[in-house]
Amino acid sequence: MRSKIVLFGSDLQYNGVPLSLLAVTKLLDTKENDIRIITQTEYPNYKDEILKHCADALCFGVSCITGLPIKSAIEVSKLVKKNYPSLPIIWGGWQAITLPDETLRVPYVDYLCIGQGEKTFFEFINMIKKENFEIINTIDGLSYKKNGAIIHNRKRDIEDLNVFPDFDLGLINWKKYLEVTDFGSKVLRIVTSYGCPYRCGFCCEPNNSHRQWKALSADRIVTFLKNLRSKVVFDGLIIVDNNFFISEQRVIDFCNILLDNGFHIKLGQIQGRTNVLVKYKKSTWKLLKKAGFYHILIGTESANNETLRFINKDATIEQTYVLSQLCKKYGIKLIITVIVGLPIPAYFQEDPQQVFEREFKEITKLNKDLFALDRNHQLMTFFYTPLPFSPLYEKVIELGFVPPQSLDEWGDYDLTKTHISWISKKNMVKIKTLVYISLVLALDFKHLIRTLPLIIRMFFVPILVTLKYISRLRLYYDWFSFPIDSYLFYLGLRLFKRINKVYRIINITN
Ligand code: B12
Ligand code: SF4
Repeated sequence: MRSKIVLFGSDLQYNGVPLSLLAVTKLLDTKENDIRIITQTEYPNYKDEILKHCADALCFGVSCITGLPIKSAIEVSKLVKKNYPSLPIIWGGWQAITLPDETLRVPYVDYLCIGQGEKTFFEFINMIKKENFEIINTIDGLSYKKNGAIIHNRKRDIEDLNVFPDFDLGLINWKKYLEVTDFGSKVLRIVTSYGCPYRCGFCCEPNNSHRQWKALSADRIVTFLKNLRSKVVFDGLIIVDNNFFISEQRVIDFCNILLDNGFHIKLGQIQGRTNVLVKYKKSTWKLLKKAGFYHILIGTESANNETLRFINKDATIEQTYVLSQLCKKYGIKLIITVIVGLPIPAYFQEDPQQVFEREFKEITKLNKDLFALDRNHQLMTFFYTPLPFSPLYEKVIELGFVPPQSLDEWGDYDLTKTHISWISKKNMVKIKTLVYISLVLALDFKHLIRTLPLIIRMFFVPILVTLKYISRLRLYYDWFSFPIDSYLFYLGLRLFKRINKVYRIINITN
């Protein structure tokens, strides 16, 4: 009889392909294992579905990232523990990586997978299948409890992704995960690498991958896409890699193989680094355009070189300007992200309001320059949110940041909001207005309104044009207070998503 493995993606706000869960099934033979991947996107009644399948399951696995997704991970794990007390529950993903002790301490989590999950999960499943618990301390990357104590096994070395087979495409209903974006109405997400060779102070990745980067070969990616194409029609891809562009040769090969195989798709929100992309050859830029690259997304983080040095960005603001010119030249949209409130010494040595005003001015200047250069470019602003396990975290604690104290409290730690004392509420309104302005100015509504009836389109278009015009004035005149137009916009967006089932899975970059 096949062993049933039930897996749950806990991020209820995320409607994309459950990449983390699919990845951990790569080494499991689906002839021997009955794998059930449950997400709220595919199963609106996900709790009933989980309970039904857990009745005869071998284990229950949860993928969870820090912040709000913890809430549903807790709720569902408690439910499973209550109904099936002897069923092993294992959590994996970034929450397990960044806060292992806090996560394993609770009674409804039995095991953790810390780090890359393919091999750890495979060995874990074999262990519980054979009830061979003596080998538990040999499974790298696994954590567990023994006589009330928390045990962390050795960290697993990061594996080359090319040694793993692809996951079984029949595990999910791909059509349910198609997203509507500004570059396509049938967009899927894929991932082609693990880790990152950089060392940005605010990010968790350096402590997880220890600056290693392992990537699928271009051949493997396109073979996967060809198989995927036979399963579902898609017109766009979001590649969620931290850094897709690290190897120029891999990118060249990927574009060529994609074109040779007749893929006419757009690729959007593809993340890269300024210092890498500014060195790309002219011929590669042309190839990127030809292969369908629509957006490139760059973490610029700050418009100030001193701040960039403080966070070990290993890139300069001048490089962002060069990159924005290159993107304009080759007709690719550039999205740059910045973080307001990074814990630079000035915030603690000078008047924080003055420091904020300086920082905000630098960011708005960058936004204006970008907009003047190419109206398609977009700046996205985030608040700094201290992430445990990131290199700057200890410093932020020293500076007085009080972290949540329990797993439940971490579930209220909304990473899209600010939790730092050095940015005031008034300043937050300004930042949110800037976020809105940048979004409205850059948003291409073509795909989003195309499937709407003409009469509704006639209603929406003038409103959007007016909002764009007001946003332009706001940016030009530094007018960031009383963002009534932004409230209207977000209200309209919510309504828009509600009126049409398709738009519930709308994905716009912000
Ligand atoms: C795609 C993505 C998103 C998507 C989808 C998120 C999601 N729910 O999956 C969107 C756009 C929604 C998103 C949003 C945000 N994200 Co995000 N995102 C990513 C990104 C780039 C890729 C995730 C992914 O799919 N990876 C591919 C899979 C295959 O890798 P993986 O998840 O690491 O899974 C492996 C292991 O972790 C393990 N594993 C995972 N799950 C499980 C489960 C089991 C049972 C087992 C055994 C093993 C296991 O095995 C897998 C295979 O090796 C990561 C960076 C990264 N490289 O992971 C950031 C990342 C997850 N995001 C992050 C952040 C900060 C955010 C935001 C807060 C950004 C913002 N300011 O708005 C928001 C809000 C998220 C929230 N908390 O609500 C941080 C999370 C830090 C943390 N400690 O949790 C990351 C790590 C980026 C970073 N380096 O800082 N994000
Ligand atoms: S922010 Fe991006 S480039 Fe920097 S360490 Fe994290 S993943 Fe790497």
